[in-house]
Amino acid sequence: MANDSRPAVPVDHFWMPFTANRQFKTSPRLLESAEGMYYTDTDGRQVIDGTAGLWCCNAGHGRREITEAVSKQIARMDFAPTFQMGHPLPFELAERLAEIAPAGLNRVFFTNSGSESADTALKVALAYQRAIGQGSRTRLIGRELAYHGVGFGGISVGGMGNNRKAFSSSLIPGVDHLPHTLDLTRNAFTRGLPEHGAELADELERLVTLHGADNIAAVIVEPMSGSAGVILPPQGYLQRLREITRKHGILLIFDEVITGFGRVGEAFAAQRWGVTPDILTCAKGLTNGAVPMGAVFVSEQIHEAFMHGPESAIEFFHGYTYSGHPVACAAALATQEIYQRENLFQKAIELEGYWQDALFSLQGLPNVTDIRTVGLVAGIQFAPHADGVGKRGYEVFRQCFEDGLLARASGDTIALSPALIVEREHIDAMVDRLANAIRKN
Ligand code: PXG
Repeated sequence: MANDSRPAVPVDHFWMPFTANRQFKTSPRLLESAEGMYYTDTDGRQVIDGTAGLWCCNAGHGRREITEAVSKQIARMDFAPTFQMGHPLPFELAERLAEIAPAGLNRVFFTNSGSESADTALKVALAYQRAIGQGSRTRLIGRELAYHGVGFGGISVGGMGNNRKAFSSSLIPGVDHLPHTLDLTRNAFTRGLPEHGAELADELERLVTLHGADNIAAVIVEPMSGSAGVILPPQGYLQRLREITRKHGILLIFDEVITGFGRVGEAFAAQRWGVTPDILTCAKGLTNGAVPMGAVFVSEQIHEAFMHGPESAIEFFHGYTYSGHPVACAAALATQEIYQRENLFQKAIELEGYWQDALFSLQGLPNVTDIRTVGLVAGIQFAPHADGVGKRGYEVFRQCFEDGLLARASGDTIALSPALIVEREHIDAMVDRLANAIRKN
């Protein structure tokens, strides 16, 4: 809402990501501080954070332990190279992460974002196949509606049309897409994982028949798609993908940038749903969003395949200036300490039923066509407005913010993903505000 008392913020020069810049700048929504479950905006209004920032502040905002760890580290050593040099923190962090990772995924490559994690994972997969003498395995398989960030690898295997359109002639070659698993006809208003759709994984067999398994390097999926509007894996679907990939020597990559660090319960979705990939990517919750950082976990066997040839040879020609950045590592170590001490990876399981009941109270409100929840995630889908797809989703989001709730709109789906420190009264307040916004739109 426009407010004349707001201090003037110069809005012209920041080209905002994934934002309708002109629309936003006519009436900016600006956050100024954050604590626990709340943001305070530049008008001094408290806003419940229904989205853990952008799915990243899983331990809530303003965690003193993280602030202190980061301040101490930046004062002690602001930066140190990790190319042909090292410092203790990324080694410590990798060991700590290996303890919570799905079984066997105990080698860790550090990046600075989910996009870099996705591209790194794809490169590991291709280089691995070469290293084991399977150099013809160059094809990659993604999925419709998938989001794997914005690098060329990520948008190539990704399946969101708007993210690909302008770059269609520059996408990496040799990529196919499995069908997405969103099926309102059969699964609308299912509580928990959808009953129908495991057979969609069999499309992978069709691609194997088409191309030959010996031409396919890897399949990448989000165990649960976040960005496209919370699309859940049908019961048995991930297991089926695992069976087919294993049978054909195809690597399975889980992109857990959103599902990692407790979002659906357990540390990773792989553990919650009992399916272990060969490679797993993460970011966001790794540092509670406080400092940019991502990571790629690989199995010891994949790592081992690279450790051949002369010992003086670099095994993998890949890395970032900031891989294992000391300040990011300090933030991540402090974050992991909080997750463990407060048992936060169990919170999404403990609260799952309450969360689901609260969200399903929205069933029957005008234009609500589906409700999907799992762990501490929800997607509430609306029938599109006559003026176009996405308008109703945006208007509900806008109204929520006006009423003191930060939600996230993806097309005509509102996504909620509160910090794992959320309590029942926050859930009630969120659902009240959302219900109100839905009634007005
Ligand atoms: N993979 C997945 C599964 C993601 O969700 C990325 C990769 C890319 O991460 P970076 O750190 O490069 O942004 C993501 C990011 C939303 C939303 O509202 C989701 C993301 C980012 C911003 C908004 O759904 N996911």
